[in-house]
Amino acid sequence: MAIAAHPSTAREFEVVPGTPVQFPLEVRHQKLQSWIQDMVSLCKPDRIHWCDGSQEEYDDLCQLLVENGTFIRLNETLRPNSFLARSNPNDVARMEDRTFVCSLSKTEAGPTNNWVDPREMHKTLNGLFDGCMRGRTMYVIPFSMGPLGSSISYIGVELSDSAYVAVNMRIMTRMGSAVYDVLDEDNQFVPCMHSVGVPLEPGQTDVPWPCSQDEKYIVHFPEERSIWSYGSGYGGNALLGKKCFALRIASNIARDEGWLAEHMLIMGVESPDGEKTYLAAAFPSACGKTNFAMLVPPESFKGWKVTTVGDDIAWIKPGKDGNLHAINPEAGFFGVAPGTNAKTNPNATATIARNTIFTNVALTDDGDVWWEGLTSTPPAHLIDWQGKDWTPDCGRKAAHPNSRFTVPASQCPSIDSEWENPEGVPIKALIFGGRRSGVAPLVFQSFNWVYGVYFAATLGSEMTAAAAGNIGEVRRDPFAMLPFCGYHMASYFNHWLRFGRHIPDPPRIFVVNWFRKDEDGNYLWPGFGENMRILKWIVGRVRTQAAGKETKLGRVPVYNDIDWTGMEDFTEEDFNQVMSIDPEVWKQEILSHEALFIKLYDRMPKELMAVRELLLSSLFSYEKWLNKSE
Ligand code: TSX
Ligand code: MN
Repeated sequence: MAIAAHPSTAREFEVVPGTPVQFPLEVRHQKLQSWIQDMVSLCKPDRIHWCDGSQEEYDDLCQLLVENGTFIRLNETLRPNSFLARSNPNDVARMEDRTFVCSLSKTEAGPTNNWVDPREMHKTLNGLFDGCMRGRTMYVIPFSMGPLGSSISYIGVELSDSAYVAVNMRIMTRMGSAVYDVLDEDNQFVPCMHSVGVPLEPGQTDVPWPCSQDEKYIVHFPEERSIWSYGSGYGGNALLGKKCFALRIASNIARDEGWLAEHMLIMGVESPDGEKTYLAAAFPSACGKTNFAMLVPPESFKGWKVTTVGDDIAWIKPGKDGNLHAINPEAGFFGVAPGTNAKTNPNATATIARNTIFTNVALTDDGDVWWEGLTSTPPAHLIDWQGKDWTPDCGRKAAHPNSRFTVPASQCPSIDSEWENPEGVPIKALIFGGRRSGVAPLVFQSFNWVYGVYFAATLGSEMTAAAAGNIGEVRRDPFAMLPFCGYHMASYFNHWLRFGRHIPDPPRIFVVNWFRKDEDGNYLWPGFGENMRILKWIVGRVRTQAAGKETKLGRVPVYNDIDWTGMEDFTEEDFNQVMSIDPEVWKQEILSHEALFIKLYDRMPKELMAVRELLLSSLFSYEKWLNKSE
């Protein structure tokens, strides 16, 4: 009796050492073939699996991960087709001190990136990757960042010995055989090498989450446009399409080609008359970027709608029509779980109801997931992210603070109708925000592009418990790109300034701060859905130059410029407090920018030094004037 080949096993082949790799028909690209052959010879996997991106393949790989002990299948009724993975406790986040930008010259990487001579780094990596996949399967993962075939999209191929990576890449990117069809011979792809760095001896049993204990490398070669990642299986270290490709490598491509690869969400704001305005926004970590991207307007805002194009990365290109066009290069959300609930983010909560991979959250007794902030009262018993019994009084967190969900963007109730449009969406405004308990007002519009670039370049955010560093300390995070800019940060500032000069009607730039506090440490602004009131003012400014008054920093709304329907208890006094700009405090703030500018001194654009002087002088004159009138 003939047995039909299993669709996924039919794409998996033994590697016979010393014989050439047999390529599936669709893998025709000469450079791709020779790269894969070289990498197979180097890594020496037992098997090759050619990912086709099908649902059957996804289901089979998830089942394999269940059998390996990497995945736990969640309750089919409570959380259909969803899984929980627990990582090794030393592999829970991106590793910034193990992340390298290996440009030919150290100056090109700049003072904010780790650098090693690329020849030396290649030697190190060749040593580490030699035989690193023994006993394992090499997954060949073809993917497109951006809609397949869009002129804004780029192709990558990741070779990984992790099935966890393969299934996550299927959610986060357009992954599968169709990618080979848009990869013509003269087309480029970004080669992405990944290994968890744990070869298996014959007969050796695997662990649920293999990773290297002490040797981790996340390496970018900007001139080669290639990525090598070793030793970690977690998130941005291993899903190479995201931070490594779509930000660090893409920022290099964007600089050369005249566009922007940004750490930004993209959203649409639709008014009751049906007009929609798209904007992009950058926030450092722990500012609720995903919540903002999926914002639900207050009840009283009838007919207003916020739609989601993306929650993390935006590729923005000037179009022939004079507009800027943005795409979300990703296909899924890799979001932080803790804090996500039906109140803080109803859309995300609905999105992750099914077909979701959870990593490092807690497991409930009925086979569902839980994390801090999901419900106000925790369950009486859980299995925590490390697989240990957990009770509310045990003194440990049930979920890791950086625990995640991986989920298709298509499942988001607020997903924008144009989110997969190959032309992108027209961007009319850019928002930059940080977490500042003092100093920064709720919102202001910068006078012009150059001032906007200044405020983005000096963006700061206070550390929360989740981030490294001291709580409350301000970390400068220019454009929220500090860990993601793949070249010299000051050259990146200059790229932004140059970019603005060459577009006829650049988007308006706004600065927001949802996190202003009073002297007693109480938040002065309710945030979340109420941020819609600020969005309405921003959209009004962009569409019709709606009212506002000029301050030393830029244009701001006065109390009556904001729609307070449904929030009438927020008084003019409350508003003035959250909007206040103290010239003395701002003088200190501007002075504190010097540390960043000195760090980047050798390439700092002169325009930004000039803006700094202008801001300082206007703040000084204000103070002088105040003193004189006393
Ligand atoms: O995501 C947040 N946003 C943006 C939402 C669209 N968060 C959560 C940040 C952690 C990731 C916020 N937290 C926001 C916000 O606008 N604002 C705050 C601060 C805050 C927290 C709680 C309350 C008010 C403000 N109020 C009560 O809990 C009642
Ligand atoms: Mn991010």
